[in-house]
Amino acid sequence: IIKPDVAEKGVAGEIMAVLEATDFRILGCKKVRLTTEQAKAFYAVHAERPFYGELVEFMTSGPVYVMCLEGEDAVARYRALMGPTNSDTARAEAPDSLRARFGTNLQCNAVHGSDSVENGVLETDFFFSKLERV
Ligand code: FUP
Repeated sequence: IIKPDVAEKGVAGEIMAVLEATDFRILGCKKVRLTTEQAKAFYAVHAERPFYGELVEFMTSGPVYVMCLEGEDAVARYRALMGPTNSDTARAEAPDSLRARFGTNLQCNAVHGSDSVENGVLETDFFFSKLERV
């Protein structure tokens, strides 16, 4: 997911170019504005965390681009490409990462990525029908 902090900043194409240049295939892609219900459901795993409400508010604050990516060792490689959760940490530890380059801080960190293959299936099923993944 290209998150609301950057989705309308004109860098979505740049982020997708990085993905394609690093051997990810974009099987599905769309721009959506999540409702509160949708964002709550998507982040249900964090429901008990203190930042859940703010996270839902942030993720519904503007449009996002959701993508279904395919590639060799895709989850691990994409997590490395994203960098640490906090963009400030990312700038210190992984300056070439997407969160270092495009994000601002812990909440406004530019991109989301699934943390396991299992969650990748759940999360892409959340956004895409089979017809939309080609
Ligand atoms: P990540 O897997 O790197 O996206 O990080 P997490 O699953 O731990 O967190 C999900 C999202 O919640 C992060 F992208 C940013 C947000 N978050 C906060 O806003 N505050 C926190 O204290 C931790 C995470």
